Amino acid sequence: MPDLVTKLRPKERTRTARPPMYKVILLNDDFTPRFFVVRVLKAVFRMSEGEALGVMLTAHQRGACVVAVFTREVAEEKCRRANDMGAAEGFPLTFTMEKED
Ligand code: TYC
Repeated sequence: MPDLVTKLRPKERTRTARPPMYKVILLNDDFTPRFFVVRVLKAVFRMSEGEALGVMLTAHQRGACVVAVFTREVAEEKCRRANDMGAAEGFPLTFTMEKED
Protein backbone atom coordinates (compact mmCIF):
# COMPACT_ATOMS: atom_id res chain seq x y z
CA MET A 1 0.00 0.00 0.00
CA PRO A 2 1.51 3.41 -0.90
CA ASP A 3 1.80 6.05 1.84
CA LEU A 4 -0.75 8.25 0.06
CA VAL A 5 -3.63 5.89 0.88
CA THR A 6 -2.87 6.07 4.61
CA LYS A 7 -2.58 9.88 4.52
CA LEU A 8 -5.99 10.28 2.90
CA ARG A 9 -7.84 8.24 5.52
CA PRO A 10 -10.51 10.53 7.06
CA LYS A 11 -9.56 12.01 10.44
CA GLU A 12 -11.54 10.86 13.47
CA ARG A 13 -13.90 13.54 14.77
CA THR A 14 -13.72 13.91 18.52
CA ARG A 15 -15.19 17.43 18.87
CA THR A 16 -18.91 18.16 18.67
CA ALA A 17 -19.78 20.00 15.49
CA ARG A 18 -21.89 22.80 17.02
CA PRO A 19 -21.08 25.05 19.99
CA PRO A 20 -23.51 25.19 22.93
CA MET A 21 -26.23 27.80 22.42
CA TYR A 22 -27.67 30.20 24.98
CA LYS A 23 -31.15 31.70 25.23
CA VAL A 24 -31.28 35.40 26.06
CA ILE A 25 -34.29 35.99 28.32
CA LEU A 26 -36.03 39.30 29.04
CA LEU A 27 -37.47 39.59 32.57
CA ASN A 28 -40.45 41.76 33.44
CA ASP A 29 -40.25 44.46 36.09
CA ASP A 30 -42.68 47.10 37.37
CA PHE A 31 -40.58 50.18 36.59
CA THR A 32 -39.05 50.17 33.12
CA PRO A 33 -41.38 51.97 30.65
CA ARG A 34 -42.70 49.85 27.81
CA PHE A 35 -41.38 52.20 25.12
CA PHE A 36 -37.88 51.87 26.57
CA VAL A 37 -37.96 48.05 26.53
CA VAL A 38 -38.97 48.25 22.85
CA ARG A 39 -36.13 50.72 22.15
CA VAL A 40 -33.56 48.35 23.70
CA LEU A 41 -34.86 45.30 21.83
CA LYS A 42 -34.64 47.20 18.53
CA ALA A 43 -31.17 48.60 19.24
CA VAL A 44 -29.44 45.51 20.64
CA PHE A 45 -31.35 42.65 19.03
CA ARG A 46 -32.11 44.39 15.70
CA MET A 47 -35.84 43.73 16.00
CA SER A 48 -38.55 45.51 14.05
CA GLU A 49 -41.06 47.61 16.01
CA GLY A 50 -43.61 44.78 15.74
CA GLU A 51 -41.22 42.06 16.89
CA ALA A 52 -40.02 44.19 19.81
CA LEU A 53 -43.58 45.02 20.86
CA GLY A 54 -44.51 41.32 20.82
CA VAL A 55 -41.52 40.27 22.95
CA MET A 56 -42.03 43.17 25.39
CA LEU A 57 -45.74 42.33 25.81
CA THR A 58 -45.02 38.62 26.34
CA ALA A 59 -42.49 39.44 29.09
CA HIS A 60 -44.94 41.96 30.60
CA GLN A 61 -47.80 39.44 30.68
CA ARG A 62 -45.95 36.20 31.49
CA GLY A 63 -42.99 37.47 33.52
CA ALA A 64 -40.29 36.53 31.01
CA CYS A 65 -39.75 35.98 27.29
CA VAL A 66 -37.01 34.32 25.25
CA VAL A 67 -35.58 37.02 22.99
CA ALA A 68 -33.24 34.93 20.80
CA VAL A 69 -30.56 32.22 20.90
CA PHE A 70 -26.82 32.88 20.40
CA THR A 71 -23.39 31.42 21.11
CA ARG A 72 -22.17 32.17 24.65
CA GLU A 73 -19.97 35.14 23.74
CA VAL A 74 -22.64 36.84 21.63
CA ALA A 75 -25.35 36.23 24.26
CA GLU A 76 -23.09 37.68 26.98
CA GLU A 77 -22.32 40.77 24.93
CA LYS A 78 -25.96 41.42 24.03
CA CYS A 79 -27.10 40.97 27.66
CA ARG A 80 -24.37 43.36 28.82
CA ARG A 81 -25.28 46.04 26.25
CA ALA A 82 -29.02 45.72 26.93
CA ASN A 83 -28.63 45.78 30.73
CA ASP A 84 -26.23 48.74 30.47
CA MET A 85 -28.81 50.73 28.44
CA GLY A 86 -31.36 50.22 31.22
CA ALA A 87 -28.91 51.00 34.01
CA ALA A 88 -27.79 54.19 32.23
CA GLU A 89 -31.39 55.48 32.55
CA GLY A 90 -31.83 54.18 36.10
CA PHE A 91 -34.14 51.31 35.12
CA PRO A 92 -33.91 47.77 36.53
CA LEU A 93 -34.35 46.26 33.04
CA THR A 94 -32.83 42.77 33.11
CA PHE A 95 -31.74 40.43 30.37
CA THR A 96 -30.33 37.10 31.48
CA MET A 97 -29.10 33.97 29.68
CA GLU A 98 -29.65 30.25 29.98
CA LYS A 99 -27.87 27.37 28.27
CA GLU A 100 -30.02 25.41 25.83
CA ASP A 101 -30.53 21.69 26.55
N1 TYC B 1 -43.94 45.97 33.18
C1 TYC B 1 -43.41 47.22 32.64
C2 TYC B 1 -44.45 48.32 32.83
O1 TYC B 1 -45.61 48.04 33.03
C3 TYC B 1 -43.02 47.10 31.18
C4 TYC B 1 -42.01 46.04 30.96
C5 TYC B 1 -42.27 45.05 30.02
C6 TYC B 1 -40.82 46.03 31.66
C7 TYC B 1 -41.35 44.03 29.81
C8 TYC B 1 -39.88 45.02 31.46
O2 TYC B 1 -39.25 43.05 30.30
C9 TYC B 1 -40.15 44.03 30.53
N2 TYC B 1 -44.03 49.56 32.69
